[in-house]
Amino acid sequence: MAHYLGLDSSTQSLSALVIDAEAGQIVLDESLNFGKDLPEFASPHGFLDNEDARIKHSDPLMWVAAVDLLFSRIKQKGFDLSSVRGVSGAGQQHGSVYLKMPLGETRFTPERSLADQVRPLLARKTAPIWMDSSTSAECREIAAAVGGDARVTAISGSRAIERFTGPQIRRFFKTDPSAYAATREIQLVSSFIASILSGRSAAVDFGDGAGMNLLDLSRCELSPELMSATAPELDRKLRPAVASRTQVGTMSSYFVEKYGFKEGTPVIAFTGDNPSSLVGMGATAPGTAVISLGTSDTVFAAMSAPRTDPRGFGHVFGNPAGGFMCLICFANGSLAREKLAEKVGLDWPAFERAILKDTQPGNGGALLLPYFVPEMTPKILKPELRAFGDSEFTRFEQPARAARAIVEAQALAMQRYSDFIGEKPTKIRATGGAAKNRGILQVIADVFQAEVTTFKVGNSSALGGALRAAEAVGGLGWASLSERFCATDPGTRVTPSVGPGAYDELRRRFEAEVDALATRT
Ligand code: XUL
Repeated sequence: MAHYLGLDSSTQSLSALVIDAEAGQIVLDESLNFGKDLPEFASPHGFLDNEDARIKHSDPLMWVAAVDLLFSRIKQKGFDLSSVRGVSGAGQQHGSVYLKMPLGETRFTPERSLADQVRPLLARKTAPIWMDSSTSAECREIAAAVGGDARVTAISGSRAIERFTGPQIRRFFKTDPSAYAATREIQLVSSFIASILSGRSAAVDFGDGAGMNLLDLSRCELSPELMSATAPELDRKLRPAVASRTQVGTMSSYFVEKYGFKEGTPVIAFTGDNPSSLVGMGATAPGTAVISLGTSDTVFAAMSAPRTDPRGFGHVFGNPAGGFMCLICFANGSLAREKLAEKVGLDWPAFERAILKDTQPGNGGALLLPYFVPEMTPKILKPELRAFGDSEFTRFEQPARAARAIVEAQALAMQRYSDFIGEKPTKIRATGGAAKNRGILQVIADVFQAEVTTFKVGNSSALGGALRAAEAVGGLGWASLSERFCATDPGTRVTPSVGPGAYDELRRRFEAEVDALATRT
């Protein structure tokens, strides 16, 4: 059996997916939710409460405990993990873990939980995650040190960005210099999980590594210029990045003895959840755009040549299948949709009906700025939910119009801020929890004037991990893997229901209002 395991450690959950690469089948699909399944970490949405809305950290031990819990459930279900020939996976991007001692210097014993054994290795109790926006000063300092944002962008593919790892590392160095000095190794969420699995310090790949503001994309090496602008001795705390298909270790004796993995099972470098989804969505070649509707909404696509965003919101990352990809991320994705639905009292089926049946494209001119949490695209540090239109709408007395309005605003933002890619997508593949909602897909099709399809496999990031393991370990080619696992579901095909000009007026107003809000905050 050609079984390959993909893991996805995302903001709110950990998922495992095993494929039988030869049969073209998914043989295991298991997930746990941090908030529900690990309540002792007090993180209902995957991160810790903080009175400063800009600060978003998670407990890295929650991610570690989740690995133990998920594998024990898989074992309990009777799935034989010794059939797995290779493992890879992904993590939420940009988050960083600070270790006093690189993994590998202690051997984990199956007698005790992993979290208990990792606890003494942490140089910092919490890990800043991608939702953190507290590092504006550090971004300015890094940019100034190298001669401006254009220089940071030219080297790393993105200007200095609050949630990116470099500015986060700088803030840690400034606020807790002694803990920074005691840090011997800094890992991304992705490489941290790969390190936990292999029991040794695993390297970051080019896909996730590009989200640090520290990688020189032209050479795929850490940039000495950006490292010294960020914090002292950083070159000693970061391992060199590697190509995504590099083997970084084998499953450690902890997983062999406790969960039955075969000794020597290769672990392939983990990557970011978005680069992994690019693979899982079969979109590693240019021409197809992917919209991922998760905790964050992201738009991404493979690129034939790296092209940076003149507005400064888009990013260039390594494409795990080779070459580059672009990405634009919006913090107000599913959490914002959920908060709005709660505010106006709609459940998920009613939210879908509201868009498909009860309202019309353009929403009679009603407009919403959907900012519940600080936004990075565009930069809105003081979130505000603002409604424009007739008084019933602005008082949130029309739940159906409110539902359509948030989705229209999100789609208009996605379209506007992804225009630097240069090619208008005619085909979009949608993934993530909210891609099940046909109302949302219809609005995306209408705003982008493109055909939208989804996949049968919900978790494209975990699937991407399994496919990457199959490619790197099993030598199976991308084309045959994509053909077997990444076919779109024809039943989900949604085409535009309005003509090209239908959103012109709303787009103009949205752009004016969002620019005014972004300038003010
Ligand atoms: C991408 C980003 C988010 C996280 C979410 O730049 O910050 O999409 O990867 O998991």
